[in-house]
Amino acid sequence: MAFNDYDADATELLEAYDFLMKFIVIGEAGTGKSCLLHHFIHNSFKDHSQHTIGVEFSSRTVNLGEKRIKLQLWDTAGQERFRSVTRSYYRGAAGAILVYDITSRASFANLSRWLADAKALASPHLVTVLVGNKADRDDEREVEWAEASKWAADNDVHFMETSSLTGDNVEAPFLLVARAILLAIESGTLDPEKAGSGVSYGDRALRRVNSSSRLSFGSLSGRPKKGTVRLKMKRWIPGTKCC
Ligand SMILES: Nc1nc2c(ncn2[C@@H]2O[C@H](COP(=O)(O)OP(=O)(O)OP(=O)(O)O)[C@@H](O)[C@H]2O)c(=O)[nH]1
Ligand SMILES: [Mg+2]
Repeated sequence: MAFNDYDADATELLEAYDFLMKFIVIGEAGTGKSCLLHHFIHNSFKDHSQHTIGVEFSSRTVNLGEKRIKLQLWDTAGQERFRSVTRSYYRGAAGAILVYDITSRASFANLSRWLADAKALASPHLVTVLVGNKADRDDEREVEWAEASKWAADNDVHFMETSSLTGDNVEAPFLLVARAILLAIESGTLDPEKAGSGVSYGDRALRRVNSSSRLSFGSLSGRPKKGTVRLKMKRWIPGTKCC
């Protein structure tokens, strides 16, 4: 086997994942969405961040228990003039990171509108986390933790505060949403094979199905064997059109 073949195999293993999940990052302009994403992906603060024009795409693969999850991340512009463009990227999202700035009451005041748009356009099983960013500027705080926490509870979304500057909690919102989606798959509430679910199986899951027809998601919840999901494979007869 040539050296390059080993290299290709290693890359393939690194790239392999069980699920691909579509996430959107939304909220008012200047709340720190791009900086939050940048820290999550590059583990550093993004200096001199400019307003996002339309939408920017990035991705990161994370491990949750035994599962490798590839997160497809869509960073949307908060400026009103891009609203119609950015909304078109909400379609079929499985997760939403809804960001406000703890030092800006105005960015908190519009949350209902952002959430309503996401709920209307994304997956029916959308999992949302409300993120109060810029927690490092506590002395300039305009939105109390308790008030935001109540808003989140009233609107049935998760909540946490972060700082893209210090890196505090920057991974947590993404992992929390991915974990909730994985648990929804495990419990059978969310079917990755359904169009618009915002989730699809990766190579790794399919490969596992090829060696055994049962795919277990039990490890994440710590309940061995429970929640085993059967993957539906379409039958293909040679000589006919596939799928
Ligand atoms: N102190 C502090 N400043 C931050 C933090 N996150 C972002 N900023 C600053 O806030 C400003 C806006 O950050 P962006 O990430 O570009 O904001 P955005 O939400 O992506 O804005 P749009 O792309 O216009 O929607 C920049 O000047 C950042 O340096 C943070 O956690 N703490
Ligand atoms: Mg931005």
